[in-house]
Amino acid sequence: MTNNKTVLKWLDEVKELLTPDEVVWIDGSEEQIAKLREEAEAQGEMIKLNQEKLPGCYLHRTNPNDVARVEDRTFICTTTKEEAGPTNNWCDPDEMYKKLYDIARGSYKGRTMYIIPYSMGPIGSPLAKIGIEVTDSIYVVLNMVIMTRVSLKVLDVLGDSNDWVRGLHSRCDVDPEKRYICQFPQDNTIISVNSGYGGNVLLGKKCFALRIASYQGWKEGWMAEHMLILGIENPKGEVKYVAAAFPSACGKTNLAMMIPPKYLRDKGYKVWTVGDDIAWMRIGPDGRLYAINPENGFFGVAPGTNEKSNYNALQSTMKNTIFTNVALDLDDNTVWWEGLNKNLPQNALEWKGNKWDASKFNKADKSTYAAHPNSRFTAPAENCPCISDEFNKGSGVPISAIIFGGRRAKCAPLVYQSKDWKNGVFIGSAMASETTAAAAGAVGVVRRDPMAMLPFCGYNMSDYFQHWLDMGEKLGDKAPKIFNVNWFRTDDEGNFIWPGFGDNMRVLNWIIDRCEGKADATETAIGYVPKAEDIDLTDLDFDIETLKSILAVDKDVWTAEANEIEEHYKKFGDKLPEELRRQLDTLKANLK
Ligand code: GTP
Ligand code: SPV
Ligand code: MN
Repeated sequence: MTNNKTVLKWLDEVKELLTPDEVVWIDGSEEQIAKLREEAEAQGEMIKLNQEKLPGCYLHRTNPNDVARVEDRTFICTTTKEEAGPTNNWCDPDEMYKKLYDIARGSYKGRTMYIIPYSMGPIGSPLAKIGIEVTDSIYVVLNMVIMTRVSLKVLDVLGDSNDWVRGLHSRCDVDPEKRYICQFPQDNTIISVNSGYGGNVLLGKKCFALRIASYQGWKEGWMAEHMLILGIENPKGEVKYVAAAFPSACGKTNLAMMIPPKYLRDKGYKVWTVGDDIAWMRIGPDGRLYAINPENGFFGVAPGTNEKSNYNALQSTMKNTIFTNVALDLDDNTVWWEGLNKNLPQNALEWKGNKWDASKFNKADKSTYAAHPNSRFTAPAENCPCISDEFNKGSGVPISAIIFGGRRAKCAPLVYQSKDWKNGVFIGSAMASETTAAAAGAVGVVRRDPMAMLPFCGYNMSDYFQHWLDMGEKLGDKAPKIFNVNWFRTDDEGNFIWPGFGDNMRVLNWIIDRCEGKADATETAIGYVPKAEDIDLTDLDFDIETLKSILAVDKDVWTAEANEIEEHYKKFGDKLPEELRRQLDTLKANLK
């Protein structure tokens, strides 16, 4: 397959460690995929769905102890603890290699070792990077084929180079006590054991494209971010691109594929999806920031996805899609999840495969749900009706605005703009959001999640903040403008106030207007907030007083927030960039 000595040497080593019965190279060809699907079906790894309604679609159930990322078992193994920083679990690389090799030794016995050569980003693009993942799971192979560009061509592009990321996955016994997701950024290596769930095992995604790539970006002068990328086309046919960082299950997929309200569609506005989860960004020849989506598919949250909330995502799942941990409707052998429609299936198996009793469904009790709250679909990007023409081009799209956001029932206004890049970095560094089912642990707890990268930054977060500040210096007046949004303000009954979804376009239009110097704003202690009249409410049953209430900056609430940011910053000690401390002091002074 290849004469690359670094590849051959590593493969020999892992083969000797894992002792598979068979070794299979994955070339990504249709014939090979068809054969693997059949094998997965025969082994019970995947259930073939109704091929008339959902051609090429399958359902997979993970072990119930293995349904989300496991942040407490995720490690950054750098030479020193300081390099991993205060927000990551750290372990000495030698110690961790030994522990992981002991767990993985002999674990492919009686099994097949699949070797997956893949590219993150269009094959051959100067912004793309290459990885090789070894796995014993057909589910992983079939997901990687959707999520990345799997091809033997990747090996030609790689040639003799050692610039590729090693990924070793072994399902072992799916023992949660021995589950480890480990990154070795200085060795370009990832090892994941005892899991079979998405983000833990599709090693091109979070492990490579965020944790390892963020480290590479720091060393090489670019950025790997937990961001969607979308293009907004105006009636003149001009397209402006924005990138947005929201924590897991906080609305990236939805915003990336949104459909503008009718009155804007009628005027000629369109939204194009470039990416829904990860952005790699570099300064281009003209000095602007250019982004590519390194992925080739969407690993999206199923619950809540429907015709109305996210038509484009739903369409994307209509063929060649793998569903994980959703319910199986036995009447027509299709899938169902909470929020898909109002017809609770009467003859269905819930996500664990047991008979589901629809009469016991209680919205307040997730244990009565048919689908797991973090159930997902793995869908090819090419299925998406609004996929951008730029998606497969390796040159990237120029970014006009960067948007941070999260789930905050109170506090953060619907939208505001930072005073400048440095202030924007401060806003990103102080971001907080209520936790979701995307990671194991409590849900709904407010935590600081800087730039939505808390679980994904592959090095010291203080160095990461400094890297953001340095990128701003390099970009100068060509830097994207930085904003913050919050779709999740709630009323006293806990209902979302802002309608969200497609109506978020009204906010995006203000953001684009600000980038073009067309919209006014009110300067507040935290940044520039829109004048309520400048958020277009055409055709929306939403009164301007309510809008004013979610644009308001409450001094008491923000003083408490500033104090919490101060607490959050203590973690970083002296390593926190001086500039961010100055920004916090300025915020406090502004609030006086
Ligand atoms: P990851 O794939 O985990 O990184 O998540 P994501 O950021 O892509 O999240 P996604 O778009 O899948 O949204 C997750 C949840 O947020 C879904 O249940 C959505 O229905 C809900 N959601 C998305 N956008 C909005 C919005 O504008 N308003 C409200 N109220 N909910 C939203
Ligand atoms: C996230 O949790 O941010 C995801 C899903 O995008 S996973 O790939 O499982 O990490
Ligand atoms: Mn994500």
